[in-house]
Amino acid sequence: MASYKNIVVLTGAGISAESGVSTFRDAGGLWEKHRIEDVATPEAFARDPDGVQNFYNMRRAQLFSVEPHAAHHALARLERDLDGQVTIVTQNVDNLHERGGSQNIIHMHGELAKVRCLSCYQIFDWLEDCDQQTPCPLCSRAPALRPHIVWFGEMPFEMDRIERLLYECDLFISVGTSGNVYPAAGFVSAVRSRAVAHTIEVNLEPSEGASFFAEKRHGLAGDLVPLLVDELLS
Ligand code: BV8
Repeated sequence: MASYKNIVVLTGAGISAESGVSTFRDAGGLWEKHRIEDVATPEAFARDPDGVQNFYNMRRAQLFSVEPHAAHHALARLERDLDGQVTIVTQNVDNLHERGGSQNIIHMHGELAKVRCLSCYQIFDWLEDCDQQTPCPLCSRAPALRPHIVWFGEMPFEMDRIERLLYECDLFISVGTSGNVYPAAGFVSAVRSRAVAHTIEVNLEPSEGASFFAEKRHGLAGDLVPLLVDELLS
């Protein structure tokens, strides 16, 4: 395997599946039990704020019962030991990459472990429940706090920085995403438009965007990611 100097790793719910975090579109996934329109849009929050807060309180509470697994730890090892730059761009809102030891992380869809105030715009680290009666720690207003999550129809975070990384990387790896949600699903096309970068899909099964990847490795992230990292570091 060539030696790469600037690696971007896009991750999705599939990298957290072996930790016990529900994915979205697999059998038994979150979108089987909840409609996106009811829990993951600004309109849903305006219509039923308590229902949306409860959906995120349930998922935030789950953070205490899941642990990072071999794939998270392998990506942290890659970042630590590669003679070059490794950036994780994650669609996931859990904190498993951080707890697995990665540091250079962009949460493009936000974070369960953060809330933000709609009144004073302050963002807070937050691990307990949050509801419409919870006052903002800074401006004391309530209702004011919302999950610091990018809902459908909202602009993902740090898109300028991500676009620059996609333009500069020499290796783009996608792990555990079905390639259904944009703009993340379009990242591989942006990289492929530059012939110099290599692209690898690591996923349980071919994603919607599999045909855009130069190389595909299908199986469990917990098995495949550590092997890929060993190759990249050898
Ligand atoms: C935007 C936070 C524009 C929430 C998420 C109509 C109206 C409005 C917008 C749109 C529209 N049509 C299209 C759009 C764009 C829309 C979109 O893409 N919709 C889709 C459904 C068609 N996108 C947006 O709205 C985005 N914003 O476009 O803004 C804009 C422009 C200007 C100004 C303002 C706005 C915002 C999208 C972000 C939405 N928020 N998350 C939350 O988490 O509660 S997206 C949500 O889906 C999660 O973040 C998740 O990560 C993401 C993608 O899902 P995946 O991660 O891929 O998970 P999935 O279950 O699908 O797949 C898992 C995969 O893992 C599977 O392939 C499986 O095989 C594999 N797997 C399973 N186990 C393993 C495994 N692989 C390896 N090992 C295993 N063990």
